[in-house]
Amino acid sequence: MDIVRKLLPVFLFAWCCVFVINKNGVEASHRIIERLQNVKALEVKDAHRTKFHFQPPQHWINGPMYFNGVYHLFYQYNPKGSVWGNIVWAHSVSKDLINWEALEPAIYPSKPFDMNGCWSGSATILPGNKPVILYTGLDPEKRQVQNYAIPKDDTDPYLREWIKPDNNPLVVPSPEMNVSQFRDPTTAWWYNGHWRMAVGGKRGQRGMAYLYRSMDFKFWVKSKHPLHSAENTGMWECPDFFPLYKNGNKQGADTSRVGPDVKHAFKVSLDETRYEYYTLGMYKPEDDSYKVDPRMLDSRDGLRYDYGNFYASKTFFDPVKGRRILWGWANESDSADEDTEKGWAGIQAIPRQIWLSPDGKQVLQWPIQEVETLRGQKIDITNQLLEKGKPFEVRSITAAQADVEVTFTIPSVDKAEEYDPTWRDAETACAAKRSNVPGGVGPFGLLTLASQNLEEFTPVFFRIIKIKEQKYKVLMCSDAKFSTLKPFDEKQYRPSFAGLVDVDIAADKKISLRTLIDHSAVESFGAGGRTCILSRVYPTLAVNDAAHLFLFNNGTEPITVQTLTAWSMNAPKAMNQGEK
Ligand SMILES: *[C@@H]1O[C@H](CO)[C@@H](O)[C@H](O)[C@H]1NC(C)=O
Ligand SMILES: *[C@@H]1O[C@H](CO)[C@@H](O)[C@H](O)[C@H]1NC(C)=O
Ligand SMILES: *[C@H]1O[C@@H](CO)[C@H](O)[C@@H](O)[C@@H]1NC(C)=O
Repeated sequence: MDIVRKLLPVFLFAWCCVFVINKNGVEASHRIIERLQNVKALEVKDAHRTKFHFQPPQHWINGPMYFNGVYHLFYQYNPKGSVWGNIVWAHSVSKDLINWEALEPAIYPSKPFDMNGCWSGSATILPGNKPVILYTGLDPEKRQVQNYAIPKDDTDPYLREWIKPDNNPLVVPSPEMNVSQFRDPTTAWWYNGHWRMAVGGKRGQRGMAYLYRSMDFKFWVKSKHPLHSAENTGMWECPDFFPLYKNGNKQGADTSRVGPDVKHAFKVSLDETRYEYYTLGMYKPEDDSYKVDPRMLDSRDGLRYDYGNFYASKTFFDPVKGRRILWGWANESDSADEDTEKGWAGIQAIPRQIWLSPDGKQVLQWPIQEVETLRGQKIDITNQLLEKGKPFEVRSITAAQADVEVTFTIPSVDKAEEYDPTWRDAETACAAKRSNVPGGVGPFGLLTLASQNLEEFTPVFFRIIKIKEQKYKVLMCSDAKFSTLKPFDEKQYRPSFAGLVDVDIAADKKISLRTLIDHSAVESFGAGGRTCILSRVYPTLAVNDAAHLFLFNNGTEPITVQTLTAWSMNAPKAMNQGEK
């Protein structure tokens, strides 16, 4: 029944985060850096700060919600330093997902059931248009427990104050669970008299999404079977589970939607790899089974939303525009000391509309249309031939702050290089074949954040690889290696991010690329959002007005830029409204 939809005339939203403390206080990359976690920024350095990606004025952010005509972004925030620690739920609101206003933190440690931490969670709208937040708290024994919070006054359009009723926690870890591996409740969904939520966890090395049911949202019973699990994947953080309409329908579906017209997606953030993976499959609400589609790889071999810096994402259904929006967090690629020095760390990726590809094999993602309101000065280029080794400059826009859409045509794939069996995956292939390794068909693409004489650049490019007779793969790479002249030492993180693009290039003979460039963020969408890569880079020369944008081709096959449109991007009027 559509009761839930009727009762949800609002935007849900959600968000997530990440961190883990164990007894010695540290796990994986959620390192607690004691010496830095309370170091207030003396000043906030502007160099490399993004201008149209959401970013609080200083300090650490990770993870993002939405409600009643107002989009709410809740994010994990350290009010005292630029590394992870002292986490509260900071709160910003917006009417357009572009201009944000900061409010007081919504949730912070104040009760026994969250005295040691208020970690990630999600929002759900209950019948009667009542928003409720589910979040993970750390109790006096540092057990991870699932709590809820409700607005003090739900007629306040901004939902400024949240209260945590005394019947918390709602859910505590069961005896067989590890109490420090039980977190990040999902947005709840409703079917046949029961709410369901999933919570991330781990049993042995098996990653788990525990499933809970409740009739009244207060008493929750753990189901015998998890919603989903997979061997050898470690801790599952920030699970997200939602329906997508079939047949390429871009409309978003309410989280409780079930039926023959939808497929479900299940996403998890793997703490061990610090990447996100999703599967698509069939959800049967009658027995709460989720069956992954045949031939779809699970977890660490599986599909990713983004092949770069992108983690702790959540989706939410925006009923006003009838779409599902995916929002992820991008960490910095520099060091904790550099973050403390610059006074800030972490940005939100551009919110992305997400839908199922017509062939049902993957999701497609595209920057929400509101981003286009920031487009300013524009340049068009058509039918520009790109010959090997002759970069072509795209002038007259602000190259450090831009939106670029380009379509390349490929006359023939005959000269494509052969596949090398020593490549383990797309990333090793791109590390072996960087933009400076000449090829057959490609590498071709954009040189973003480039210095005038190309001492520095971050290339985003394609390379066509021949797998066997008549069979080709398209590699998409975003390589940070040449992004900065800062001396390279092994500790630095300058990855050659990469993914495959699932297109029939021999038949299509063209491929598109959109890249949003924002000082230290290069966020790219290959082939209409089939493959996405967000990368963080810190040039020394190619900053502000000294940044340039080029097109390039280092393959023998000439490539034509069929069309390119690039815009200078304006900063939102109200920006950096994070923190209050
Ligand atoms: C529980 O998980 C923590 C954090 O991953 C780990 O350090 C600890 O050894 C685990 N405890 C048990 C009893 O397995
Ligand atoms: C193209 O290849 C040449 C020769 O290896 C190299 O000098 C140049 O830097 C390459 N261009 C890019 C963008 O990597
Ligand atoms: C972002 O930072 C880099 C460099 O420190 C790490 O290697 C990544 O694991 C980290 N990513 C996440 C999601 O935390």
